[in-house]
Amino acid sequence: MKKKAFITGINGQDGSYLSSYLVDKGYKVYGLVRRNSINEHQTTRLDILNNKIDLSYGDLLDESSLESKIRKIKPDEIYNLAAQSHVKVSFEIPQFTVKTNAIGVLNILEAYRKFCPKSRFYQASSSEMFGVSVDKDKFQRETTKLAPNSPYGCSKVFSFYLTKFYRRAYKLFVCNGILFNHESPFRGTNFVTNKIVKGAVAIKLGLQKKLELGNLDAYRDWGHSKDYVEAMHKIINHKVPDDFVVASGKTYSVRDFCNITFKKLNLNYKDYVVQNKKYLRPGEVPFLKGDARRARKILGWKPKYTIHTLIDEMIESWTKTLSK
Ligand code: NAP
Ligand code: G4F
Repeated sequence: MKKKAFITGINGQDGSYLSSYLVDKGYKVYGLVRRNSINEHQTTRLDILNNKIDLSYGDLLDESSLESKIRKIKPDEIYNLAAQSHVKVSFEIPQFTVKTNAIGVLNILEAYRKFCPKSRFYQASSSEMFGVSVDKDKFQRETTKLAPNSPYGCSKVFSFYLTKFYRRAYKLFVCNGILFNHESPFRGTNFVTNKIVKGAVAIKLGLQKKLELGNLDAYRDWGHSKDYVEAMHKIINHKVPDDFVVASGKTYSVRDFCNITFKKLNLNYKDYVVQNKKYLRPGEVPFLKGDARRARKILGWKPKYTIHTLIDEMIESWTKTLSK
């Protein structure tokens, strides 16, 4: 019998890579999508999977849709990837962010506990939970104190502890992946990496003159979504439920990312990048660098991409799209 996976946020960046990964592994994949007024926009990232996955409408804030799906599908694995995932946007719509990312997680955990407790559950936790906290050796790891600095970060801390609580109290197989930033050509263009790559390629092709950004001095630990969804699958299939940091272990500033990207296109970022205060945040996470030694050692996880191969792939994708 094929294993069944149920993915919320299936049409997001990670949901689409995870679906491909699981379909290739022989899973039957089911997904929850929110209704969009332009039907075609709902599944653009899933186009290559055509009829290989089973999608239905729902929302983390609509308990009945979660319950009916979990009862009907009886999945072996539940991946809760749905979230209002944009940190800057979370300052503008804090209530929606917290409802979705915190209460929404409670809704799906309850549906799972009541109707399919033999299943396994993965919660998409985030390095944004560390906020302004970093260990003395300049890394963040599973034991690092959490000090979130945004409504998004706070909502993810709530769902992180809620997930741990369901494991402890109800003895359920639930786990958290504490994933550091991961990107791809499928990343939304309002996240900094894809905004930089798209802008740099547009400038190279003569389609744009300047690129407006916010804080250039924040540091992030960037990996590729393809590598990180593999870690999600390893975490949920580990022999015991546990929480793992997933990261590259290297950190670069936004300025470094600009420099590398523009250089690859034979341009100097200083000639094109300008700062616009509207992209600054009321609370910033200044520095992220993850220590993923436990995931590497215990799960045997090893990323294939480097920041260079990630940027090369993103440049190639935007060059194809913008040259049409
Ligand atoms: P993404 O591309 O923004 O995808 C988020 C998905 O959640 C979309 O499919 C979105 O649907 C869906 N969604 C939003 N609100 C919902 C609701 N109320 N009910 C049901 N679905 C809802 O994010 P991602 O980069 O794939 O990230 C996946 C998960 O990992 C998120 O939980 C994110 O917070 C977390 N995470 C991401 C990173 C990263 O660097 N990418 C790092 C750590 C953790 P619509 O398309 O309809 O909006
Ligand atoms: O690309 P970003 O918006 O990602 P951020 O805030 O780190 O959040 C992402 O990673 C988290 C994991 O740590 C996830 F949980 C979360 O869901 C999301 O996927 O911003 C990265 C950095 C920030 O310091 C921001 O201030 O880039 C800086 N930045 C500078 N100019 C900008 C811009 N960010 C955006 N989005 N747009 C700019 O113009």
